Amino acid sequence: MITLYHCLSARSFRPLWMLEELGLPYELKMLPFPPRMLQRDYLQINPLGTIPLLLDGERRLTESAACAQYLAAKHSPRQLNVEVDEPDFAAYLNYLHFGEATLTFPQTLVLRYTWLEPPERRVPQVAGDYAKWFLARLRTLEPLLSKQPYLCSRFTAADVSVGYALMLAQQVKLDGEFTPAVAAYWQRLQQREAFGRALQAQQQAAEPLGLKRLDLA
Ligand SMILES: N[C@@H](CCC(=O)N[C@@H](CS)C(=O)NCC(=O)O)C(=O)O
Repeated sequence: MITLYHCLSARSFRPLWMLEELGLPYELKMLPFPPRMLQRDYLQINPLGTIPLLLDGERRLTESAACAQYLAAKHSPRQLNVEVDEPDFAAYLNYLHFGEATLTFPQTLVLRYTWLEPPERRVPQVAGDYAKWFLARLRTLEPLLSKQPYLCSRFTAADVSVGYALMLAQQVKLDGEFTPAVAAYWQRLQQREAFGRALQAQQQAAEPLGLKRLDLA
């Protein structure tokens, strides 16, 4: 049985969404955010203190895009995964990693320096610069998504990776600046049944523990 350690709407949503797309059985372990501070014993199983942590028998992954890639390759060849001999293989890998390295990382600076730090440590200039940085890079998807519904010729783990970056953008209130085809793509992704099931699964697991999403007012 796969075990996923997760915090509400954090990057570990990528493997959670993938597990729902795949219809695999899994155990969801919800943690308070940040676990490094609020659940110290978590450091014993993941010294990084970060989520996700995905355990599959002896196998262990702590990178959300790698979790998505692993699950797709292992459980969904030629469907959620793109194989080496398919024309979209390079695009698939590129967008899978673009979702985390290029689209998610800059937003974590926006989140941190607008909301997570105590008021005296907040830095509007950093938050503003990285919001612009993110939006400029996101705009590069507009021509592709004006022509096709997904990043590759079908829905894949790359859409889950980029989709999570769009979910985070909504949380940090940058979605109002999405270009038209990107906005339509984000709507399309949210309509997927597995996306809805993943949202429901995290909510159901969080409620009994009294865990709530960060309030970014
Ligand atoms: N590149 C990693 C980043 C993992 C990461 O930094 N996760 C955040 C949550 S979105 C975290 O655990 N932050 C808490 C901390 O750094 O203590 C991934 O894609 O999974």
